[in-house]
Amino acid sequence: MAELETKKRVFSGIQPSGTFTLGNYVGAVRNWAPLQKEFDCIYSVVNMHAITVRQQPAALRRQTYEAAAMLLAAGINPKQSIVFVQSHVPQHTQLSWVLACNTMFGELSRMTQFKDKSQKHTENVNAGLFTYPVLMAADILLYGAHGVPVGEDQKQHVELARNIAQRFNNAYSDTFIVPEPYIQKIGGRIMSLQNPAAKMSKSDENINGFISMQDDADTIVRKFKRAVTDSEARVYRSKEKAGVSNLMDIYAAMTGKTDAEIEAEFEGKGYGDFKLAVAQSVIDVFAPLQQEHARILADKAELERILEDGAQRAQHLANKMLAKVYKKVGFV
Ligand code: ATP
Ligand code: LTN
Repeated sequence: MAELETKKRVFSGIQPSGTFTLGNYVGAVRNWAPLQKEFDCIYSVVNMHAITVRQQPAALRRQTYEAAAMLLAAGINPKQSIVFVQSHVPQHTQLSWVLACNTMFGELSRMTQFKDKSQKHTENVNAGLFTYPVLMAADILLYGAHGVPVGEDQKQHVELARNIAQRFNNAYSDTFIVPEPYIQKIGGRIMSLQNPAAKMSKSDENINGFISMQDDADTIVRKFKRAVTDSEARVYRSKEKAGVSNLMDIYAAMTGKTDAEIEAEFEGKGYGDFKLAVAQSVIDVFAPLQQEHARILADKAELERILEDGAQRAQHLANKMLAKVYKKVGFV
């Protein structure tokens, strides 16, 4: 126990807004288990964030369990780390209100994810979509997390959480740890296979744009075969070759190979061979994860027990921080 208390803390969250993609895996989830060695880790399935975009209730329910099971399949040990569902810990929304009163309208208006999503869902630009980053700041600050392992697209949100923490600390005395984003050098931003200018996203309408972590081998091969490249038929990294560079990122992330090694391997070969090799490297990594995922989901009672235990442990920590914050702002 003494050892646990001296470890720095890490927090991250993932939305159950669909099935995890290869982008989620490379940019975020696969980095979470290794952090357990060095840090005291807390990982959440952030279902409250997910409803900023309209979700079908039955699908949200199913995806929440699937997401939690995938985190466990990816090696997160619930005995060591805390794994929980965001809506099970009401302190997140309670802190979120206090933080909202310390966040500026102008700051939230500059968030690129808000701009993107409000353009994508013009019929539902709701207040939750706008204040989403405040709830995310609450997730992180509630647990005194030092590190936040995320993909490149979340950097701006973690920076906002830093600003909110500093503003609160200046106004009410030292309370929050100012968190830092942990972003992968390779794979921090995996692009859509159909449009290498856009991020691979689990809510893309074009299912050929993303590889889902539940896609079978045939589907993975088919999607990579269709991936947008260019007409040069030579494998090397370049700004002008966004599609090929993205496939190289994926291959590098799956195999650990360097750019030079990848270029040498496909010297004189066409994109057909390259795409098949990339597909195979993903299949090799996903197959055992899919098996483990199925095994965990088959025992729903055990999964629910793990999530309940996680929620209790999270609530214990969250309560302490919330009490401190309420006291500082002058709530009787
Ligand atoms: P949605 O499509 O519903 O907005 P998303 O696929 O962007 O979802 P999130 O749940 O918002 O996924 O993100 C979970 C984690 O995965 C975050 O840390 C995010 O930065 C990371 N991530 C998401 N997409 C990518 C990507 N294409 N490349 C690298 N990391 C990614
Ligand atoms: N906004 C994140 C999900 C998220 C998160 C968090 C990530 C919600 N709360 C706290 C890290 C820390 C996203 O991936 N869109």
